[in-house]
Amino acid sequence: MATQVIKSDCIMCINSCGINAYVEDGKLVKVEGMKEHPISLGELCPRGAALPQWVYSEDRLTHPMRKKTDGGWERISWDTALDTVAQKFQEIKDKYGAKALAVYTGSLGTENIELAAFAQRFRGVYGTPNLLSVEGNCFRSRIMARQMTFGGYPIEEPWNAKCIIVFGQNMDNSRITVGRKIYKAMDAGTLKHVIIVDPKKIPMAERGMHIQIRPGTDTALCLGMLNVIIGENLYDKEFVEKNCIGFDKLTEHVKQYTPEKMSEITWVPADDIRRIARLFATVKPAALVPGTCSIDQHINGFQGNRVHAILQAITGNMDIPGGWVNIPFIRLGDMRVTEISDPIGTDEHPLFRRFWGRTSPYGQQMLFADAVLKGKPYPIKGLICTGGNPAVTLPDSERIKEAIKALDFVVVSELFMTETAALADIVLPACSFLEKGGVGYVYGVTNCIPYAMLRKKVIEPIGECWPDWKIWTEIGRRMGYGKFFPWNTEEEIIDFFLKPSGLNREQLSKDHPEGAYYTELKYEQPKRYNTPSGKIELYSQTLAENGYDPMPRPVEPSKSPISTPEIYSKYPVILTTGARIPEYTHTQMRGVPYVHNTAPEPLAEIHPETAAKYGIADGDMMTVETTKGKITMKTKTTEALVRGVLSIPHGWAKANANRLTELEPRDPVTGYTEMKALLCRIAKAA
Ligand SMILES: Nc1nc2c(c(=O)[nH]1)N[C@H]1C(S)=C(S)[C@@H](COP(=O)(O)OP(=O)(O)OC[C@H]3O[C@@H](n4cnc5c(=O)[nH]c(N)nc54)[C@H](O)[C@@H]3O)O[C@H]1N2
Ligand SMILES: Nc1nc2c(c(=O)[nH]1)N[C@H]1C(S)=C(S)[C@@H](COP(=O)(O)OP(=O)(O)OC[C@H]3O[C@@H](n4cnc5c(=O)[nH]c(N)nc54)[C@H](O)[C@@H]3O)O[C@H]1N2
Ligand code: SF4
Ligand SMILES: [Mo]
Repeated sequence: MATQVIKSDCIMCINSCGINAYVEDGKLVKVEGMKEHPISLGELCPRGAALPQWVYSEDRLTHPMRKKTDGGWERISWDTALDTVAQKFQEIKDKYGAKALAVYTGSLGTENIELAAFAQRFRGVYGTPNLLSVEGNCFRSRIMARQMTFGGYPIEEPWNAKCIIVFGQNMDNSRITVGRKIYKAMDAGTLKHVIIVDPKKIPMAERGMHIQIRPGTDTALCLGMLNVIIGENLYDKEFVEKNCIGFDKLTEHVKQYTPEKMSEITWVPADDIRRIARLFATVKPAALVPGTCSIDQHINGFQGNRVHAILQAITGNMDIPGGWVNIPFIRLGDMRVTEISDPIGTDEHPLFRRFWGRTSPYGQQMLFADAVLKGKPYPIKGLICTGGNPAVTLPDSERIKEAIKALDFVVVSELFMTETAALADIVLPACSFLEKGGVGYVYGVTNCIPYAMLRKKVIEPIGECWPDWKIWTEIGRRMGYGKFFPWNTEEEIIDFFLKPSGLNREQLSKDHPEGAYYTELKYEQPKRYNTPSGKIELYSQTLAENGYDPMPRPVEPSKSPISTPEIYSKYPVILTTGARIPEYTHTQMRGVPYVHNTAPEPLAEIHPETAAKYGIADGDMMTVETTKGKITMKTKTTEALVRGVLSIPHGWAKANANRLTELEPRDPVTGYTEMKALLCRIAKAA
């Protein structure tokens, strides 16, 4: 039997590890890490190894389906499915206007650029501004905060640093690629100081200094560091004078945030705040490494990202190896179509939509339920959801489900009958990334590696599954938008994307199956920063003019021991959600034996003494209740977690963390909601 080894990449999560896919008689039999892949260096997590079981899961959707009036499903042809979708979308447009259709792309809408690009093209041609995506609670906050400070998006390069501070990221579980490079640099002795700011003593903290923080107080910690660094004259004077504006105002502003005061807020001893501040300011190069969403999902998350940018700037750790680096982005073919109006969320969070004339394509998904259920600011009547499972992953999942149920028409393109797909009128079976080709580059660019590769098709589509591009194209053509969807093959699409980049398909396929660098990193200081002042804006006039804090302040979570002592007396445990585990990506892979065997159920982590206070022991089922809702999970006691805090995973439909979270309050700048620092009460389940 001939075995073929196909070099591709895995996009089961944002790490995009290089893989060697072993195919026998057209069937994927094994996946290995690709050693020569410059990002993942041969690393592969359990989900990567589980891909064959996942892709051939018995419960894969294999043909289009329509919901019957009795709630059951009937099999229909692609023609019937697409004709129905096109007709319903046209009805919505005729009756309510194009903006009444929401286009939702989930986590796959970031890793899978074809999916994201085609969704953008369709919504542009159809004319709805309401493109909603995980950008409304995941990565965009940091991008905005860095843009607002530097005029661009410089990215950390921790493996070349001598000192790093990791805020809320357990790389062994969520970012193995960067984790591996950091461990290598520690082994080589080049990376000398690793500081982990986390309520939990995660594995990387065993090899460095652990700062055990109260969830939701990272901004206060950083302000304490600024107080020390500026107060003790440890900042990079030359860099600040040459490149920054607002330093005088910053100096005055941070005087109030003494380590002693910040210690009361953060639970971090004042001397530790001093120590890490001095280390960070005096060991160069140094980089702050924020978690991918743990700093963001707070009502002060945007300012949490701003204070990182300020610390990075005043210590002069910009555009040097091991600092934060402005990397040239690849230029790819652009499928966007000119936009006509603003999406939902623009009134509430105008900067999330645009600043300095730069517009983001996304609406704020946290306003979706209000639009549907209250018609605010106008009614949304239809939804097409692709590559996401918002009925589980969005906050206040019950209200999200209620909103999806209230829509006139819902279509979901999926691999599985997820909780969201179950609410649809039409379900379209989509190919997994293994069944289609594409361009892989997002992970490089988000990790300071100017690199791209071909994502090679590994196997033929399962059943009647279609790649996302074909689904969008065929809906578009049926609606009379054919000229906007001229592509007929995957090759044509890949060529379209690669054309402006300087790379081409032939070259990537034959010469560089492991991928290729599209440029060199030059570590050049910009002559002029792309901000209104041309400088790094420590004080942001833009924020001030829009009614926001021009410089970060410590803002308590909406419910906390300090902001709401009366609620704290009834809900006396601090709750953080969504720490990643290696077995799953969000709601995905739950039915796959290879990973299910090691993680059969969700585990609520808590210090044994805190558990004992409420009569709970390791292995007990516990109820977790917030002012919003209640779920039950198995207890896992661990001394690694700070006392008084409970950490639960997300993505489990039956014990869904998002029954406990809420759509309000939101970060005033970005509209992100609170997922990392809530209050709850716990009890042993009967
Ligand atoms: N295995 C796996 N990997 C993934 C994903 C997945 O679902 N599974 N999802 C991907 C995606 S989309 C994302 S956004 C990223 C998420 O990645 P990150 O946001 O980097 O999250 P984690 O690596 O899970 O680390 C979260 C850590 O933050 C700590 N923490 C909790 N609250 C706070 C806080 O308020 N302050 C601080 N300092 N620490 C806190 C937790 O104890 C935990 O150790 O992971 C990506 N990688
Ligand atoms: N409480 C709490 N909630 C959270 C978080 C948290 O930390 N705490 N984290 C948030 C974050 S950071 C994120 S990014 C979101 C993620 O939220 P989602 O993106 O909604 O989560 P996933 O489960 O990854 O959903 C992806 C879906 O796409 C399907 N799919 C896979 N491949 C394809 C494909 O090629 N085409 C199509 N059409 N479908 C495909 C999968 O089967 C899966 O159902 O969750 C958020 N929710
Ligand atoms: S970390 Fe795992 S799931 Fe994520 S890309 Fe790598 S192998 Fe795939
Ligand atoms: Mo995310």
